[in-house]
Amino acid sequence: MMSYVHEVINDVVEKNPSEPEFHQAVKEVLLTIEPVLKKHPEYRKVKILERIVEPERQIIFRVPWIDDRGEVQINKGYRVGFNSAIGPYKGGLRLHRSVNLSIVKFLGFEQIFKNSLTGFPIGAGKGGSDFDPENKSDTEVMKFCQSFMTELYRHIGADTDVPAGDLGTGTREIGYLFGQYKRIKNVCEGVLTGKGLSYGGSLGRKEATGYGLVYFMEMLLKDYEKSIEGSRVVVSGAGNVALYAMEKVRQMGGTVVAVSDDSGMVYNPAGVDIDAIKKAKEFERIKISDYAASMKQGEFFSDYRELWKVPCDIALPCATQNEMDEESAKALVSSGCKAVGEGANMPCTPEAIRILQENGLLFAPSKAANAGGVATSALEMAQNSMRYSWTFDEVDNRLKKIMSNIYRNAKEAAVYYDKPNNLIAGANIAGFVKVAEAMLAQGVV
Ligand code: NDP
Ligand code: 2IT
Repeated sequence: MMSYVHEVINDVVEKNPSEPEFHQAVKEVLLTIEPVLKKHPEYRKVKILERIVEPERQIIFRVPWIDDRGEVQINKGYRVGFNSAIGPYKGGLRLHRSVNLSIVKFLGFEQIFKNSLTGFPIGAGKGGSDFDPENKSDTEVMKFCQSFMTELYRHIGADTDVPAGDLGTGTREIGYLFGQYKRIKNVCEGVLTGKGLSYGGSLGRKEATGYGLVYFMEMLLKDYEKSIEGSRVVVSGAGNVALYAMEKVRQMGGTVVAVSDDSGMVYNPAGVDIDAIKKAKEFERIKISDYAASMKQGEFFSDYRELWKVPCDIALPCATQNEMDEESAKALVSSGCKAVGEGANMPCTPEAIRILQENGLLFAPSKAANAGGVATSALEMAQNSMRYSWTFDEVDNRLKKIMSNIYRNAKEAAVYYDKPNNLIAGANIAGFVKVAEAMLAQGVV
Protein backbone atom coordinates (compact mmCIF):
# COMPACT_ATOMS: atom_id res chain seq x y z
CA MET A 1 0.00 0.00 0.00
CA MET A 2 1.23 3.48 -0.85
CA SER A 3 2.25 5.61 2.15
CA TYR A 4 0.37 8.81 2.97
CA VAL A 5 3.36 10.96 2.02
CA HIS A 6 3.68 9.22 -1.35
CA GLU A 7 -0.02 9.76 -1.96
CA VAL A 8 0.40 13.50 -1.39
CA ILE A 9 3.49 13.61 -3.62
CA ASN A 10 1.67 11.80 -6.43
CA ASP A 11 -1.18 14.23 -6.12
CA VAL A 12 1.16 17.21 -6.37
CA VAL A 13 2.77 15.77 -9.50
CA GLU A 14 -0.62 15.06 -11.07
CA LYS A 15 -2.19 18.42 -10.22
CA ASN A 16 0.86 20.50 -11.16
CA PRO A 17 2.13 19.02 -14.43
CA SER A 18 5.28 20.45 -16.06
CA GLU A 19 6.65 21.77 -12.77
CA PRO A 20 9.72 19.54 -12.23
CA GLU A 21 11.59 21.87 -9.85
CA PHE A 22 8.48 22.21 -7.67
CA HIS A 23 8.03 18.41 -7.61
CA GLN A 24 11.69 17.99 -6.64
CA ALA A 25 11.41 20.42 -3.72
CA VAL A 26 8.17 18.88 -2.45
CA LYS A 27 9.56 15.33 -2.62
CA GLU A 28 12.68 16.28 -0.71
CA VAL A 29 10.73 17.81 2.14
CA LEU A 30 7.88 15.33 2.37
CA LEU A 31 10.10 12.26 2.32
CA THR A 32 12.10 13.57 5.27
CA ILE A 33 9.18 14.55 7.53
CA GLU A 34 7.46 11.15 7.58
CA PRO A 35 8.53 10.47 11.20
CA VAL A 36 6.90 13.75 12.32
CA LEU A 37 3.61 12.75 10.73
CA LYS A 38 3.72 9.42 12.55
CA LYS A 39 4.21 11.22 15.87
CA HIS A 40 1.50 13.80 15.10
CA PRO A 41 -1.58 12.11 13.59
CA GLU A 42 -3.50 15.35 14.23
CA TYR A 43 -1.63 16.98 11.31
CA ARG A 44 -3.06 14.46 8.89
CA LYS A 45 -6.56 14.88 10.24
CA VAL A 46 -6.67 18.54 9.21
CA LYS A 47 -4.67 17.94 6.02
CA ILE A 48 -1.67 20.06 6.90
CA LEU A 49 0.39 18.40 4.14
CA GLU A 50 -2.24 18.80 1.44
CA ARG A 51 -2.57 22.47 2.41
CA ILE A 52 1.14 23.23 2.76
CA VAL A 53 1.90 22.10 -0.82
CA GLU A 54 -0.81 24.39 -2.24
CA PRO A 55 0.13 28.09 -2.44
CA GLU A 56 -2.36 30.39 -0.72
CA ARG A 57 -2.30 32.57 -3.81
CA GLN A 58 -0.51 32.83 -7.16
CA ILE A 59 -0.46 35.95 -9.28
CA ILE A 60 0.77 35.94 -12.88
CA PHE A 61 0.72 39.19 -14.78
CA ARG A 62 1.82 40.94 -17.97
CA VAL A 63 4.78 43.31 -17.71
CA PRO A 64 4.97 45.57 -20.77
CA TRP A 65 7.82 48.07 -21.15
CA ILE A 66 9.63 49.96 -23.91
CA ASP A 67 13.30 49.26 -24.61
CA ASP A 68 15.99 51.77 -25.62
CA ARG A 69 15.21 51.28 -29.32
CA GLY A 70 11.58 52.23 -28.73
CA GLU A 71 10.34 48.65 -29.13
CA VAL A 72 7.61 47.25 -26.90
CA GLN A 73 8.74 44.29 -24.78
CA ILE A 74 6.49 41.95 -22.84
CA ASN A 75 7.53 39.81 -19.89
CA LYS A 76 5.68 37.58 -17.48
CA GLY A 77 5.54 38.64 -13.82
CA TYR A 78 4.95 36.26 -10.92
CA ARG A 79 4.27 36.48 -7.19
CA VAL A 80 3.33 33.42 -5.24
CA GLY A 81 2.16 33.83 -1.64
CA PHE A 82 2.87 30.33 -0.42
CA ASN A 83 2.16 30.30 3.28
CA SER A 84 1.29 33.02 5.80
CA ALA A 85 0.77 30.81 8.87
CA ILE A 86 3.63 32.41 10.79
CA GLY A 87 3.76 35.89 9.25
CA PRO A 88 3.53 38.03 6.11
CA TYR A 89 4.73 36.40 2.87
CA LYS A 90 8.49 36.94 2.63
CA GLY A 91 10.94 36.01 -0.08
CA GLY A 92 12.84 37.30 -3.06
CA LEU A 93 12.11 38.27 -6.63
CA ARG A 94 14.16 36.45 -9.26
CA LEU A 95 14.91 38.09 -12.59
CA HIS A 96 16.32 35.64 -15.12
CA ARG A 97 15.37 34.31 -18.54
CA SER A 98 14.72 30.85 -17.03
CA VAL A 99 12.02 32.01 -14.57
CA ASN A 100 8.70 30.16 -14.82
CA LEU A 101 5.96 29.08 -12.43
CA SER A 102 7.75 25.86 -11.48
CA ILE A 103 10.85 27.76 -10.39
CA VAL A 104 8.89 30.40 -8.49
CA LYS A 105 6.89 27.68 -6.71
CA PHE A 106 9.91 25.59 -5.77
CA LEU A 107 11.58 28.68 -4.32
CA GLY A 108 8.40 29.73 -2.50
CA PHE A 109 7.94 26.25 -1.06
CA GLU A 110 11.54 26.10 0.21
CA GLN A 111 11.05 29.52 1.75
CA ILE A 112 8.31 28.16 4.08
CA PHE A 113 10.76 25.99 5.99
CA LYS A 114 13.75 28.31 5.71
CA ASN A 115 11.86 31.31 7.05
CA SER A 116 10.46 29.23 9.89
CA LEU A 117 14.01 28.14 10.80
CA THR A 118 15.15 31.76 11.20
CA GLY A 119 12.97 32.01 14.31
CA PHE A 120 11.26 35.17 13.02
CA PRO A 121 7.53 35.57 12.30
CA ILE A 122 7.84 35.54 8.51
CA GLY A 123 5.69 33.53 6.12
CA ALA A 124 6.81 32.50 2.65
CA GLY A 125 6.52 33.94 -0.83
CA LYS A 126 8.55 34.24 -3.99
CA GLY A 127 8.24 35.98 -7.32
CA GLY A 128 10.07 37.30 -10.30
CA SER A 129 10.02 37.49 -14.05
CA ASP A 130 11.57 36.04 -17.17
CA PHE A 131 13.07 39.49 -17.74
CA ASP A 132 16.86 39.22 -17.83
CA PRO A 133 18.78 42.26 -16.53
CA GLU A 134 21.87 41.00 -18.39
CA ASN A 135 22.79 43.28 -21.31
CA LYS A 136 20.08 45.80 -20.41
CA SER A 137 20.77 49.48 -19.81
CA ASP A 138 19.95 51.05 -16.44
CA THR A 139 17.02 52.83 -18.11
CA GLU A 140 15.63 49.55 -19.42
CA VAL A 141 15.96 47.92 -16.00
CA MET A 142 14.18 50.91 -14.45
CA LYS A 143 11.35 50.82 -16.97
CA PHE A 144 10.87 47.12 -16.43
CA CYS A 145 10.90 47.49 -12.62
CA GLN A 146 8.38 50.34 -12.74
CA SER A 147 6.03 48.34 -14.94
CA PHE A 148 6.44 45.23 -12.78
CA MET A 149 5.62 47.21 -9.62
CA THR A 150 2.62 48.89 -11.27
CA GLU A 151 0.85 45.53 -10.96
CA LEU A 152 2.67 44.07 -7.96
CA TYR A 153 1.94 46.97 -5.60
CA ARG A 154 -1.69 45.84 -5.15
CA HIS A 155 -0.62 42.52 -3.70
CA ILE A 156 2.17 43.51 -1.30
CA GLY A 157 2.66 45.64 1.82
CA ALA A 158 4.80 45.78 4.96
CA ASP A 159 2.29 43.55 6.81
CA THR A 160 1.11 41.49 3.82
CA ASP A 161 4.01 40.48 1.60
CA VAL A 162 7.56 41.79 1.68
CA PRO A 163 9.63 40.91 -1.41
CA ALA A 164 13.44 41.18 -1.62
CA GLY A 165 16.30 40.39 -3.97
CA ASP A 166 17.24 37.01 -5.41
CA LEU A 167 19.19 35.93 -8.47
CA GLY A 168 19.29 38.86 -10.92
CA THR A 169 17.72 41.27 -8.43
CA GLY A 170 20.16 43.39 -6.46
CA THR A 171 20.14 46.81 -4.83
CA ARG A 172 19.67 48.61 -8.17
CA GLU A 173 16.46 46.73 -8.97
CA ILE A 174 15.14 46.99 -5.39
CA GLY A 175 15.70 50.77 -5.57
CA TYR A 176 13.62 51.15 -8.74
CA LEU A 177 10.90 48.87 -7.36
CA PHE A 178 10.75 50.77 -4.07
CA GLY A 179 10.57 54.15 -5.82
CA GLN A 180 7.60 53.06 -7.90
CA TYR A 181 5.78 51.46 -4.95
CA LYS A 182 6.08 54.66 -2.92
CA ARG A 183 4.93 56.77 -5.83
CA ILE A 184 1.79 54.71 -6.49
CA LYS A 185 0.83 53.84 -2.93
CA ASN A 186 1.80 57.12 -1.25
CA VAL A 187 3.29 55.29 1.73
CA CYS A 188 6.86 55.03 2.80
CA GLU A 189 7.06 51.65 4.52
CA GLY A 190 9.37 48.66 4.71
CA VAL A 191 7.64 46.88 1.84
CA LEU A 192 10.88 45.56 0.33
CA THR A 193 14.14 44.44 1.92
CA GLY A 194 17.63 44.67 0.50
CA LYS A 195 17.09 48.40 0.10
CA GLY A 196 19.94 50.89 -0.27
CA LEU A 197 21.35 52.22 2.98
CA SER A 198 20.19 55.79 2.29
CA TYR A 199 16.49 54.86 2.22
CA GLY A 200 15.89 52.21 4.87
CA GLY A 201 18.22 49.34 4.00
CA SER A 202 20.04 47.47 6.75
CA LEU A 203 23.78 47.41 7.20
CA GLY A 204 24.93 43.82 6.78
CA ARG A 205 22.05 42.67 4.53
CA LYS A 206 24.24 42.61 1.41
CA GLU A 207 26.78 40.41 3.16
CA ALA A 208 24.32 38.30 5.16
CA THR A 209 23.66 35.27 2.97
CA GLY A 210 27.31 34.62 2.14
CA TYR A 211 28.57 35.39 5.65
CA GLY A 212 25.79 33.32 7.22
CA LEU A 213 26.68 30.37 5.00
CA VAL A 214 30.29 30.45 6.14
CA TYR A 215 29.32 30.84 9.83
CA PHE A 216 27.09 27.79 9.40
CA MET A 217 29.86 25.77 7.71
CA GLU A 218 32.31 26.63 10.47
CA MET A 219 29.92 25.25 13.13
CA LEU A 220 29.39 22.07 11.15
CA LEU A 221 33.11 21.62 10.48
CA LYS A 222 33.96 22.27 14.13
CA ASP A 223 31.75 19.37 15.22
CA TYR A 224 34.02 17.13 13.15
CA GLU A 225 37.26 18.77 14.27
CA LYS A 226 37.72 20.61 11.01
CA SER A 227 37.74 24.31 10.18
CA ILE A 228 37.55 26.89 7.40
CA GLU A 229 41.03 27.96 8.45
CA GLY A 230 43.62 26.36 6.22
CA SER A 231 40.95 24.89 3.89
CA ARG A 232 40.83 25.17 0.11
CA VAL A 233 37.39 26.30 -0.98
CA VAL A 234 35.65 26.39 -4.38
CA VAL A 235 32.66 28.70 -4.86
CA SER A 236 30.26 28.62 -7.80
CA GLY A 237 28.42 31.74 -8.91
CA ALA A 238 29.99 35.16 -8.59
CA GLY A 239 26.95 37.08 -7.40
CA ASN A 240 25.69 38.40 -4.10
CA VAL A 241 25.86 35.13 -2.17
CA ALA A 242 29.14 33.88 -3.65
CA LEU A 243 31.11 37.13 -3.35
CA TYR A 244 30.39 37.56 0.36
CA ALA A 245 30.92 33.87 1.08
CA MET A 246 34.36 34.27 -0.53
CA GLU A 247 35.10 37.36 1.53
CA LYS A 248 34.18 35.59 4.78
CA VAL A 249 36.19 32.47 3.87
CA ARG A 250 39.25 34.69 3.45
CA GLN A 251 38.57 36.48 6.75
CA MET A 252 38.40 33.11 8.49
CA GLY A 253 41.72 31.94 7.08
CA GLY A 254 40.55 29.78 4.15
CA THR A 255 41.70 30.07 0.54
CA VAL A 256 39.21 30.39 -2.33
CA VAL A 257 40.96 28.49 -5.11
CA ALA A 258 38.23 28.66 -7.80
CA VAL A 259 35.13 30.67 -8.64
CA SER A 260 32.69 30.65 -11.57
CA ASP A 261 29.88 32.55 -13.25
CA ASP A 262 27.90 31.44 -16.28
CA SER A 263 30.76 32.41 -18.63
CA GLY A 264 33.31 30.06 -17.03
CA MET A 265 35.58 29.70 -14.03
CA VAL A 266 38.95 30.84 -12.79
CA TYR A 267 41.33 28.63 -10.86
CA ASN A 268 44.39 29.58 -8.86
CA PRO A 269 45.74 27.11 -6.27
CA ALA A 270 47.36 30.05 -4.45
CA GLY A 271 43.98 31.78 -4.14
CA VAL A 272 41.92 33.81 -6.62
CA ASP A 273 41.98 37.59 -6.40
CA ILE A 274 38.74 38.13 -4.47
CA ASP A 275 38.89 41.95 -4.51
CA ALA A 276 39.44 42.12 -8.27
CA ILE A 277 36.61 39.63 -8.92
CA LYS A 278 34.29 41.54 -6.60
CA LYS A 279 35.06 44.77 -8.43
CA ALA A 280 34.50 43.13 -11.81
CA LYS A 281 31.20 41.51 -10.86
CA GLU A 282 29.67 43.99 -8.42
CA PHE A 283 30.71 47.34 -9.88
CA GLU A 284 31.74 46.79 -13.50
CA ARG A 285 29.04 44.12 -14.06
CA ILE A 286 31.31 42.14 -16.39
CA LYS A 287 31.73 38.39 -16.87
CA ILE A 288 34.45 36.21 -15.34
CA SER A 289 35.60 35.53 -18.92
CA ASP A 290 36.21 39.28 -19.47
CA TYR A 291 37.91 39.62 -16.10
CA ALA A 292 40.12 36.60 -16.90
CA ALA A 293 41.40 38.22 -20.08
CA SER A 294 43.35 40.73 -17.98
CA MET A 295 43.98 38.49 -14.96
CA LYS A 296 47.64 38.32 -13.88
CA GLN A 297 47.66 34.88 -12.26
CA GLY A 298 45.56 31.74 -12.50
CA GLU A 299 43.84 29.83 -15.28
CA PHE A 300 40.48 30.37 -17.01
CA PHE A 301 38.14 27.55 -18.15
CA SER A 302 35.18 28.40 -20.35
CA ASP A 303 33.05 25.55 -18.93
CA TYR A 304 31.87 26.52 -15.42
CA ARG A 305 31.36 22.82 -14.58
CA GLU A 306 35.16 22.43 -14.45
CA LEU A 307 34.89 24.04 -11.01
CA TRP A 308 33.80 20.78 -9.42
CA LYS A 309 36.99 19.05 -10.65
CA VAL A 310 39.27 21.42 -8.76
CA PRO A 311 40.98 19.78 -5.74
CA CYS A 312 39.41 21.32 -2.63
CA ASP A 313 38.35 20.67 0.97
CA ILE A 314 35.05 22.55 0.86
CA ALA A 315 32.63 23.30 -2.01
CA LEU A 316 30.06 26.08 -1.80
CA PRO A 317 27.54 25.99 -4.67
CA CYS A 318 26.17 29.56 -4.69
CA ALA A 319 24.80 29.99 -8.24
CA THR A 320 21.49 28.27 -9.00
CA GLN A 321 19.29 25.18 -8.68
CA ASN A 322 20.58 21.79 -9.81
CA GLU A 323 23.99 23.17 -10.73
CA MET A 324 25.72 20.21 -9.06
CA ASP A 325 24.76 16.89 -10.61
CA GLU A 326 25.85 13.32 -9.94
CA GLU A 327 28.95 13.62 -12.11
CA SER A 328 30.06 16.84 -10.37
CA ALA A 329 29.50 15.23 -6.96
CA LYS A 330 31.62 12.23 -8.00
CA ALA A 331 34.36 14.59 -9.17
CA LEU A 332 34.31 16.35 -5.78
CA VAL A 333 34.51 13.05 -3.93
CA SER A 334 37.49 11.87 -5.96
CA SER A 335 39.33 15.15 -5.51
CA GLY A 336 39.11 14.73 -1.72
CA CYS A 337 36.44 17.31 -0.86
CA LYS A 338 35.19 16.94 2.74
CA ALA A 339 32.18 19.24 2.96
CA VAL A 340 29.52 20.87 0.78
CA GLY A 341 27.48 23.91 1.84
CA GLU A 342 24.53 25.04 -0.26
CA GLY A 343 24.54 28.83 -0.67
CA ALA A 344 22.11 28.74 -3.60
CA ASN A 345 18.61 27.29 -3.28
CA MET A 346 18.52 23.55 -4.09
CA PRO A 347 21.85 23.63 -6.00
CA CYS A 348 22.48 19.88 -5.62
CA THR A 349 20.37 17.34 -7.47
CA PRO A 350 19.02 14.41 -5.40
CA GLU A 351 21.55 12.14 -7.14
CA ALA A 352 24.41 14.48 -6.20
CA ILE A 353 23.25 14.51 -2.57
CA ARG A 354 23.12 10.71 -2.53
CA ILE A 355 26.72 10.50 -3.78
CA LEU A 356 27.92 13.04 -1.21
CA GLN A 357 26.13 11.25 1.64
CA GLU A 358 27.28 7.78 0.58
CA ASN A 359 30.85 9.02 0.62
CA GLY A 360 30.54 10.61 4.05
CA LEU A 361 30.91 14.27 3.07
CA LEU A 362 29.47 16.80 5.50
CA PHE A 363 26.44 18.44 3.95
CA ALA A 364 24.77 21.75 4.85
CA PRO A 365 21.36 22.05 3.13
CA SER A 366 20.28 25.37 1.65
CA LYS A 367 17.19 25.91 3.80
CA ALA A 368 19.42 26.15 6.84
CA ALA A 369 22.76 27.24 5.42
CA ASN A 370 21.57 30.20 3.32
CA ALA A 371 18.87 31.40 5.75
CA GLY A 372 21.08 34.25 6.94
CA GLY A 373 19.90 36.40 4.03
CA VAL A 374 16.21 36.26 4.78
CA ALA A 375 16.89 36.40 8.53
CA THR A 376 18.71 39.69 8.01
CA SER A 377 15.79 40.84 5.87
CA ALA A 378 13.65 40.25 8.96
CA LEU A 379 16.13 42.42 10.87
CA GLU A 380 15.69 45.09 8.19
CA MET A 381 11.89 44.88 8.66
CA ALA A 382 12.32 45.26 12.41
CA GLN A 383 14.54 48.33 11.97
CA ASN A 384 12.07 49.87 9.48
CA SER A 385 9.19 49.37 11.91
CA MET A 386 11.14 51.02 14.69
CA ARG A 387 12.32 53.80 12.33
CA TYR A 388 15.78 53.03 13.65
CA SER A 389 18.98 51.43 12.43
CA TRP A 390 21.55 49.16 13.97
CA THR A 391 25.30 49.27 13.32
CA PHE A 392 26.98 46.71 11.09
CA ASP A 393 28.37 44.88 14.14
CA GLU A 394 24.97 44.73 15.83
CA VAL A 395 23.47 43.15 12.72
CA ASP A 396 26.41 40.80 12.18
CA ASN A 397 26.35 39.63 15.81
CA ARG A 398 22.64 38.90 15.52
CA LEU A 399 23.34 36.99 12.30
CA LYS A 400 25.96 34.84 14.05
CA LYS A 401 23.47 33.99 16.82
CA ILE A 402 20.72 33.24 14.30
CA MET A 403 22.95 30.88 12.29
CA SER A 404 24.03 29.17 15.48
CA ASN A 405 20.38 28.66 16.56
CA ILE A 406 19.48 27.30 13.13
CA TYR A 407 22.39 24.87 13.23
CA ARG A 408 21.52 23.69 16.74
CA ASN A 409 17.79 23.33 16.01
CA ALA A 410 18.39 21.38 12.79
CA LYS A 411 20.93 19.13 14.50
CA GLU A 412 18.68 18.48 17.50
CA ALA A 413 15.60 17.80 15.36
CA ALA A 414 17.63 15.26 13.37
CA VAL A 415 18.66 13.47 16.56
CA TYR A 416 15.15 13.61 18.08
CA TYR A 417 13.61 12.06 14.99
CA ASP A 418 16.26 9.37 14.73
CA LYS A 419 18.19 10.77 11.80
CA PRO A 420 21.41 11.85 13.51
CA ASN A 421 23.92 13.71 11.30
CA ASN A 422 21.28 14.30 8.66
CA LEU A 423 20.89 18.05 8.52
CA ILE A 424 18.57 17.84 5.51
CA ALA A 425 16.02 15.96 7.59
CA GLY A 426 16.77 18.07 10.66
CA ALA A 427 16.26 21.39 8.87
CA ASN A 428 13.09 20.23 7.13
CA ILE A 429 11.61 18.84 10.34
CA ALA A 430 12.48 21.83 12.54
CA GLY A 431 11.11 24.21 9.89
CA PHE A 432 7.98 22.16 9.31
CA VAL A 433 6.87 21.60 12.91
CA LYS A 434 6.56 25.31 13.71
CA VAL A 435 4.50 26.03 10.59
CA ALA A 436 2.33 22.93 11.13
CA GLU A 437 1.59 23.99 14.72
CA ALA A 438 0.62 27.49 13.55
CA MET A 439 -1.65 26.05 10.85
CA LEU A 440 -3.22 23.70 13.37
CA ALA A 441 -3.89 26.55 15.79
CA GLN A 442 -5.46 28.77 13.12
CA GLY A 443 -8.05 26.27 11.92
CA VAL A 444 -8.86 25.27 8.35
CA VAL A 445 -7.87 28.38 6.38
P1 NDP B 1 23.17 36.92 -8.30
O1 NDP B 1 22.35 37.24 -9.47
O2 NDP B 1 23.76 38.02 -7.50
O3 NDP B 1 24.35 35.95 -8.72
C1 NDP B 1 24.16 34.74 -9.35
C2 NDP B 1 25.49 34.31 -9.94
O4 NDP B 1 25.41 32.98 -10.39
C3 NDP B 1 25.89 35.15 -11.14
O5 NDP B 1 27.26 35.45 -11.04
C4 NDP B 1 25.61 34.23 -12.32
O6 NDP B 1 26.48 34.42 -13.42
C5 NDP B 1 25.92 32.90 -11.71
N1 NDP B 1 25.33 31.77 -12.38
C6 NDP B 1 24.05 31.58 -12.78
N2 NDP B 1 23.90 30.35 -13.27
C7 NDP B 1 25.11 29.75 -13.16
C8 NDP B 1 25.63 28.46 -13.45
N3 NDP B 1 24.82 27.52 -13.96
N4 NDP B 1 26.92 28.17 -13.15
C9 NDP B 1 27.74 29.12 -12.63
N5 NDP B 1 27.32 30.36 -12.32
C10 NDP B 1 26.03 30.66 -12.60
O7 NDP B 1 22.27 36.00 -7.38
P2 NDP B 1 22.41 35.67 -5.83
O8 NDP B 1 23.84 35.55 -5.46
O9 NDP B 1 21.54 36.59 -5.08
O10 NDP B 1 21.71 34.24 -5.77
C11 NDP B 1 22.41 33.04 -6.02
C12 NDP B 1 21.64 31.87 -5.44
O11 NDP B 1 21.48 32.07 -4.03
C13 NDP B 1 20.23 31.67 -5.99
O12 NDP B 1 19.93 30.30 -5.96
C14 NDP B 1 19.36 32.39 -4.96
O13 NDP B 1 18.04 31.88 -4.97
C15 NDP B 1 20.10 32.01 -3.68
N6 NDP B 1 19.87 32.87 -2.52
C16 NDP B 1 20.05 34.21 -2.57
C17 NDP B 1 19.88 34.98 -1.44
C18 NDP B 1 20.15 36.45 -1.44
O14 NDP B 1 20.04 37.05 -0.37
N7 NDP B 1 20.52 37.07 -2.55
C19 NDP B 1 19.45 34.38 -0.17
C20 NDP B 1 19.37 32.94 -0.21
C21 NDP B 1 19.55 32.24 -1.35
P3 NDP B 1 26.47 35.74 -14.32
O15 NDP B 1 27.04 36.80 -13.42
O16 NDP B 1 27.36 35.36 -15.42
O17 NDP B 1 25.05 35.98 -14.68
O1 2IT C 1 16.19 32.71 -1.10
C1 2IT C 1 16.17 33.61 -0.24
O2 2IT C 1 16.09 33.35 0.96
C2 2IT C 1 16.28 35.00 -0.69
N1 2IT C 1 16.41 35.24 -1.87
C3 2IT C 1 16.21 36.11 0.30
C4 2IT C 1 14.78 36.45 0.60
C5 2IT C 1 14.57 37.67 1.47
O3 2IT C 1 13.40 37.97 1.68
O4 2IT C 1 15.53 38.28 1.93
